[in-house]
Amino acid sequence: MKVKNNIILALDVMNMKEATEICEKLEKDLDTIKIGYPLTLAEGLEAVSEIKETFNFKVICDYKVADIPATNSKICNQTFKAGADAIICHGFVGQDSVQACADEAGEFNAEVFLLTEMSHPGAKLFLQENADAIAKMGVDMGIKNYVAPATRINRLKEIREIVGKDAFIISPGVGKQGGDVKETLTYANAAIIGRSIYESDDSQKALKDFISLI
Ligand code: FNU
Repeated sequence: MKVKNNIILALDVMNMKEATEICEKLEKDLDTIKIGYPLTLAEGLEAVSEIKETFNFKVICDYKVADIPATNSKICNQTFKAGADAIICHGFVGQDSVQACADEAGEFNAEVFLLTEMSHPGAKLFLQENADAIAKMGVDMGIKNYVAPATRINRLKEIREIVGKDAFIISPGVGKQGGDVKETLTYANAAIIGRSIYESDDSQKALKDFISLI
């Protein structure tokens, strides 16, 4: 995946009106948007289709898919049918569940991002100790895209070492969660940024400020 200015907007606003306004403001400097449960639960999966139809964005659906393979396939099928270019799935559920997502992505010429370690403090409790193994599993499976935390640069670096230089890593946690954009992009291909941009009084300036730091 190619990401303009190496920044992905996390579009976690709660209605289409706001989502559309922000996209209009930022479409010059962005080409990739991440849509998660907040907007999808508020507005339905049509939010994905609408954004795809209205803007020239790639859309990554952050549904952190984490179910049995049969259910994962159905979740991915619906998501890709709505027009998503990629989906984020959890790795802790194991190889068969991740493979189901990868297989469905293959049917749609879409992509899967494998979530290794999350960015919030609670990820240290259970996820961190298995994150390297999750990343290794992804490598063994031939997964090319990963999610790793901007809030713990040492862990981002370690995960990059495991997945290799040709893997594509997107990294949440920049801004509001404390991560630094420039440092993050030393190891990640793109930073995911949400609140620091869409909650700003001037979202265009907030985005441009991040771009100027890169
Ligand atoms: P912002 N997100 C995250 N940490 O923050 N998908 C993860 O480990 C992860 C994520 C998402 O803090 C989060 O749900 F796997 O406002 C939100 O959509 O900049 C975005 O990344 C971060 O948003």
